[in-house]
Amino acid sequence: MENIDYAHVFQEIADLLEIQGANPFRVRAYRNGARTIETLSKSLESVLDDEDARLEDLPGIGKDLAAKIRELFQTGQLQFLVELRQEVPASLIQIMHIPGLGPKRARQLWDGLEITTIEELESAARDGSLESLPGFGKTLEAKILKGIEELKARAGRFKLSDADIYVQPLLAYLREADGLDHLEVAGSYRRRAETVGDIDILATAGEDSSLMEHFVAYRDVDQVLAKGPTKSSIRLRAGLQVDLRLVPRESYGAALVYFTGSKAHNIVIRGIGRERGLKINEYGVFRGDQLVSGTTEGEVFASIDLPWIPPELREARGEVEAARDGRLPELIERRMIRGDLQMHSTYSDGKNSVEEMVDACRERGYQYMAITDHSPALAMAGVKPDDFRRQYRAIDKLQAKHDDIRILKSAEVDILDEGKLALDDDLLEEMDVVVISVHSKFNLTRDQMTRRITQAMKHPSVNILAHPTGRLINRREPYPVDVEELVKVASEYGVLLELNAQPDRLDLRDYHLQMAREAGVKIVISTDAHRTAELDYMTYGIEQARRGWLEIEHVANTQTLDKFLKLLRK
Ligand code: DGT
Ligand code: CA
Ligand code: CA
Ligand code: ZN
Repeated sequence: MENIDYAHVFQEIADLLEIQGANPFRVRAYRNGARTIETLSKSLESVLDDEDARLEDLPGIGKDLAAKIRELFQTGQLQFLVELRQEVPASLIQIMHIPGLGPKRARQLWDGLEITTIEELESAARDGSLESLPGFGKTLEAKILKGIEELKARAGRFKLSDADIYVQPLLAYLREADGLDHLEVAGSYRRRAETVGDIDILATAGEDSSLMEHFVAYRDVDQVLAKGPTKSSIRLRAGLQVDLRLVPRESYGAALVYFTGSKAHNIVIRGIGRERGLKINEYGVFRGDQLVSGTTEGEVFASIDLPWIPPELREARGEVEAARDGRLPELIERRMIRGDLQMHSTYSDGKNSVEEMVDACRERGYQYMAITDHSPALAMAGVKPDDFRRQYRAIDKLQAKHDDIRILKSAEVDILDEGKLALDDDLLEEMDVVVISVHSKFNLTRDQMTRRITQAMKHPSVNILAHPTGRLINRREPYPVDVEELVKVASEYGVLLELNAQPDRLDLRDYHLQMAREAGVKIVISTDAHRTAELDYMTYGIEQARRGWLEIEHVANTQTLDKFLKLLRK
């Protein structure tokens, strides 16, 4: 089992306990454990194997969770969860995560109307019987139906970061096969799309290769869906489908272009081929029956006089035209990043101290960083003004010890009603950089929300608008907001827009980044790390930025400290 599988078990326990109405502290213990495990930099099973390491030494893992991890490892299941599932139908978990519901209402639906599945919930919402429950009215009913619709639309898609967790070990395993030549993942995974439907792997190998046998014998296979000499499909235990295609060496480049997609990009490429009397498909580039090229991707693009196009751009958003005119962007790379401008510490809901965050940023070679703990706001671990001042004095002390990194004093300040900020002006003025964001009252109209946010952006102290649309991938739709207007105000008032690199946020989206680029608005790629390991989410930010066509000059935190500070000045 991978770490994430252990984490999912604990999340499921927490969900089921919450529906049961268990003690909130107990629920939180499982959630904290799950989060620790998800962001652990080593495999849990390696800790189990290591005689000197103890599970109990991991933060958030007590005796009880450690025992459960060992049981899962040794027996592949957990008796406690088996029993819990007999008490609470697991399908209520899906119901509980529909916006507007939650554990208490899921319980109410179950007790009051014996609803346990999405289908039952949908029909009860349609025939009005939901309204018989206390607290359930027309508005909630409509919200539930919308939630169900969205749930259906994204069914079965994996967040890219989750896919990585399963794909990376699979690739390492496949590379052990005999007679293997090339092996690469194509499809949306290679384009680094924010979610992936399935995984498409391409390979070339010698005649007597064991690749296909090896593939279907993978330890994590739930079901072999198809097995043939050139194509096999498996479903992993996590539910992710993986297709493996073995292609002839002379077709490898053409197959890579075809299966990397996107479909829309392929259509444009094929169209250009057709204009030149060429047929381009997954087997190669053909003039009549004659194979002209297809061994490498570069050759395939060259056959229609194009340079190689980075996979992240292949979405039919102007990349083919740009390639033809010699104006493909020189996409940003991870090594260009010099600082991280959003992270939390133990002052608010982070798991590491300021000092630990500073050391972790220094290890990553950064020249600057900002500690951005939450302002006091509803239902969140916010920091009081006096504690911010205490933190800033602590930062001064730390700063005196380090001349290799600048620690910027900051906060993630909540945008309240009407665009007011959750901290006073005099405190804002003490900060080196002010980050603002929305964490509450999502149910405004598009106009109201846009006005609320732009009002806050116009405040003279504000520098960065964080996670501008508030979406959580696969969990929460963005709040309604006019991103074009945010970009316009950002440009007028010298506010930077954040690309939040948390893999379930990736906010702004790729096409919004392209929009900001066009408008000359600079982007800050920040991890919003809540523990040191999450600073490595920067990679997901970079990939998303590449999908948004961003180059070094479009990203503020590629600049040296001096230049970055100048960009902050309004
Ligand atoms: P996904 O799996 O939904 O996240 O997205 P993709 O892009 O990986 O799509 P998938 O797995 O259905 O197919 C992989 C690639 O194969 C796709 O990006 C383009 C290519 N492809 C699949 N079907 C067609 C098709 O009907 N026409 C063209 N031109 N290309 C196709
Ligand atoms: Ca795919
Ligand atoms: Ca596929
Ligand atoms: Zn936030």
